[in-house]
Amino acid sequence: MAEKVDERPKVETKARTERPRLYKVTLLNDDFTPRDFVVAVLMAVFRMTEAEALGVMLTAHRKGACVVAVYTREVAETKCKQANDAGREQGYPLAFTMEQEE
Ligand code: NFA
Repeated sequence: MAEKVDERPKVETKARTERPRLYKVTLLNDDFTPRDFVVAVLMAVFRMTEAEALGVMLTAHRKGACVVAVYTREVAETKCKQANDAGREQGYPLAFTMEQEE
């Protein structure tokens, strides 16, 4: 006669989904990058509408900096690099920075 096998799991598992850390990307103002170029980069890299990009560009221009968006780390890194590289290719000091959100 077949033995009864205890198929109950021997270890208790607790379902727990950790939220990924989020990173804030900020646009810094400078005196050299043309406004139109900043708007174009915001639209191309950060997928903003022209109105959104204009708003972010003007806020950075007036206040010195403007938060662009919040992403997971890899996405924030990739977008910052693409945007900073686009400026550097044209000889502009355009700068996007990222920092972990508390
Ligand atoms: N201050 C720049 C100008 O007057 C425009 C700019 C805005 C640059 C936001 C960088 C960030 N041409």
